[in-house]
Amino acid sequence: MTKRVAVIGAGPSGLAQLRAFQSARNNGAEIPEIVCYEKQADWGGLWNYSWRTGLDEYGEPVHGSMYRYLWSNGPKEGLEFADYSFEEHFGKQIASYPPRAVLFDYIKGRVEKAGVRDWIRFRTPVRNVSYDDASGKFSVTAHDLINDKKSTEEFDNVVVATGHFSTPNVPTFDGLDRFNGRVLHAHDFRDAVEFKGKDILIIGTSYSAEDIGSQCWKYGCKSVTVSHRTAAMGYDWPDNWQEVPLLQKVEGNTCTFKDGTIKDVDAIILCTGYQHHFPFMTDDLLLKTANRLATADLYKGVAFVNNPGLFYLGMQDQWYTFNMFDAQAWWARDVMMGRIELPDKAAMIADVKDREDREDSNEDDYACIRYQGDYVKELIAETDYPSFDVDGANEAFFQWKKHKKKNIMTFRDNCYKSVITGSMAPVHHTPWKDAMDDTIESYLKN
Ligand code: FAD
Ligand code: NA7
Repeated sequence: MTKRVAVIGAGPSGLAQLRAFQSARNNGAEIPEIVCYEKQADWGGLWNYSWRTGLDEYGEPVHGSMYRYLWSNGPKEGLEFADYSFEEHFGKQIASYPPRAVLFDYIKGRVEKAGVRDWIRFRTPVRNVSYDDASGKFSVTAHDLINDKKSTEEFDNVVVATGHFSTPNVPTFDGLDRFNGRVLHAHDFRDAVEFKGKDILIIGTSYSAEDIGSQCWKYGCKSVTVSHRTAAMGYDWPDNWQEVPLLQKVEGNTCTFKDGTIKDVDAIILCTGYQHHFPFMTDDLLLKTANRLATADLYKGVAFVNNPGLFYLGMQDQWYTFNMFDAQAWWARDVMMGRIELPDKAAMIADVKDREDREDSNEDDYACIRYQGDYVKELIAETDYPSFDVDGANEAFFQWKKHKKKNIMTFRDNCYKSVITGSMAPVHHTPWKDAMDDTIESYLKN
């Protein structure tokens, strides 16, 4: 009997898993039967943009957290697939901070070439995953939304690749229930033009806060106020920005912050992060972790210590993205195909603890980038994923951080060298702050 593997989610992580198996098959190996379940109508995960917010046409929570005009928040040289370069996809080298549509096209290109689309059951969210000790099999119940039919199948392995930047973390503040403007979470933000001419308040200081604030600034909002719980971002912001401590109360449109600052605003955008949320997993299979580099309960950041037949991909906080998902997917594939043996449970738990301790000793973001780069190196050394210059990719991230510090509104105008092909990215034809057209056609005009 052929082994059966369920992959849940066809975003960058799930697609990495499909490509990993297809690549083994291409090299002559016999591979398991793969069934990939995807809730949306198309692949690409968050990169598959949807205008919808709230519930979709089937009453399912909308997965998408991406918004119009989003450009990569880090250099593409840090995420390039080692087995499919940007030059291979676009036929030329392209600038370093591609808009969403360009990256979506790139992600699709590799799996179209691999020919794995018919492994995916689209519009089929997984509702339940359980494990039976006696048979050693997983039962996966999924809902075919188009035909409104639920069915259950058995698998030897399950790979959860459903992402963790989709279910918002939504705190509340005194007086929000009586605020006279719009309140939304970053997950529901779609178009900065909505805030043209408005005074906006952003809560949070991470990527969403920085980028949604910058988008609103670029598309003409009147002012940006950013409220922090722990520390200000501290960039050299434009004149109509201010950073203030945590919001204390809202009265009408007037917001009061911890240091006594007062500001009237038209909209409040909660950029307060996301939850790891897997409502379809039974308690014994459920991953519970913070958004950090060393996830809880995952040996090598991938294999669930409480059930070695179960894998979670892409559950880390991310400096590295697409190429890290690849490293994980190739490694998980080799465990499932018996090429890599897992140690006993005690050794797996010790591995998790060691990763946590090492993460906790990182002194700054540079050390965190090196830490995640080392993790990518560690996994690819154990598989046949094409090795690449991870130190060179670290260097692109270091430069990116320096460019942000120098000027937060021009960092995307810089370019870096590909660690896959060695060629330098061209300077983009228009500075980011003046480039209002984010279509592929416009971006590729260089
Ligand atoms: P996702 O992309 O979230 O894909 C998960 C897939 O699982 C989705 O297709 C979803 O529909 C499916 N799914 C979910 N639940 C079920 C279910 N029950 N059954 C079946 N299918 C299900 N990364 C970068 O490298 N550069 C960036 O510039 C960048 N910008 C970002 C901007 C925003 C606003 C956000 C939120 C994230 C950004 N990221 C960025 C990080 C992003 O997480 C990764 O790039 C990548 O999308 C993660 O891939 P994934 O496959 O793990 O998860
Ligand atoms: P992150 O990176 O998880 O950041 C969450 C932010 O929200 C962070 O600044 C937190 O502040 C802040 N936060 C969380 N809870 C609260 C409360 N209760 N009050 C105030 N502030 C709070 O999420 P992002 O959405 O920015 O980024 C996620 C991904 O999207 C990222 O990988 C990008 O690629 C795009 P803290 O520092 O903990 O005080």
